Amino acid sequence: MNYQISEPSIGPVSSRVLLVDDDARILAATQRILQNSGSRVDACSSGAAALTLLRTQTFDVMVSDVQMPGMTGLGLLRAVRDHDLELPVILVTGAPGVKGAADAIEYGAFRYLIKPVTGALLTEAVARATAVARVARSRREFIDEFGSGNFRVADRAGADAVLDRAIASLWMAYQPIVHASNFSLFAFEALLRVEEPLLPHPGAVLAAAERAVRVHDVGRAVRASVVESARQAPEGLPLFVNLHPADLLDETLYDPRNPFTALAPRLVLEITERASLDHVPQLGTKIDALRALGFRIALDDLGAGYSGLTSFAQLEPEFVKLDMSLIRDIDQNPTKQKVVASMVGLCRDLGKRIVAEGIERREERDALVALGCDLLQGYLFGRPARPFPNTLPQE
Ligand code: G
Ligand code: MN
Repeated sequence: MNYQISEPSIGPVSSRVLLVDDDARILAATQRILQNSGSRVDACSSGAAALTLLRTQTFDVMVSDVQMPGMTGLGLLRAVRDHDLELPVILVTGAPGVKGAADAIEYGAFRYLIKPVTGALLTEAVARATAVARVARSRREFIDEFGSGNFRVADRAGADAVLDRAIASLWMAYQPIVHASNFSLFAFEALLRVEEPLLPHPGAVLAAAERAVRVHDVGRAVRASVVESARQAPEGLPLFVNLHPADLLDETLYDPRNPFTALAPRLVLEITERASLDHVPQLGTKIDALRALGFRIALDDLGAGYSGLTSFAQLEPEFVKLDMSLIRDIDQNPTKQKVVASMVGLCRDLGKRIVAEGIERREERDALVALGCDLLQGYLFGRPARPFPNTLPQE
């Protein structure tokens, strides 16, 4: 691998460099080269020492040997990514191999250099890494300030670390679903929440899980958290839990020894209409298996979009949840009223219960009650909250 091709020199940059090598002679020589080019260099003889320094100090770039006793350069890179997604890491190896290079790239090394490395090449790589780090830092500061949910972690170790933190901090918020007849409590919907600033809403958590091919990790954590919090839930009330279509492929969902599955008779699994179910093999068999275990099924977000009545026919859900885009300002929109009226009619004919979601105003509520919706949910009745709010706001 040669990174020198067609990259023009960017001139000297004064960097703070963390240098790691178990060979004292190479460490001293490299330190001298970088200092002569204007960098401030802290030298460590092991990965553990480097991690200790990283806890208290900020560097522009880390340069590490790969082959070291104890923690290798790759191990160090992964450990660094647990708490710093942006620090550029230059790895220097005396034993290049395809596997090492592939791992270095996968875990987000900035450069993978092969010994012997000339002073000019190393100085150039450090200068470039410093420039990149400074851009990344200012971008991060921008994001922190302006709160974008779209921050993309550039490498796999970074993405894994963010997702691990999200999963470790995961909890379920519960939102009431009430009877349209007297606004008394019928059920709760469990909603995913995490304490991870880089993934500020459930959609960001699921998108990150999809990118990392770890949807099952999130689904299992959600189900474990539901089991845990269900202990505090008022007896006998159904709990609605959202499934990602990919969760249907997770065999733990069908295992009767699984504590979540053991709660099936009081659970309603919400499957969204936003995603196509066409790529779930043997969907009908899977849904039948879930019903045999005692789960009931809700079709979520109906009216949001894509597959619409196809999902309706595929799932034959016991509950249908109308998407909030249909609910918003329904009192002022005759077209939405007609759509909801026809859904209500269809659900009545087929013996399915209909839930109107995202109700924020009394006028919306009154319109939906008049149209014949039998279950209601939305901020008007209660925001998603820590389990379990046992009183509803007075209407
Ligand atoms: O896809 P699903 O329908 O499960 O999404 C429910 C989401 O809608 C939750 O994240 C919840 O916080 C949010 N939500 C619930 N009630 C309301 C509401 O009345 N208004 C708005 N804007 N959002 C709501
Ligand atoms: Mn839902």
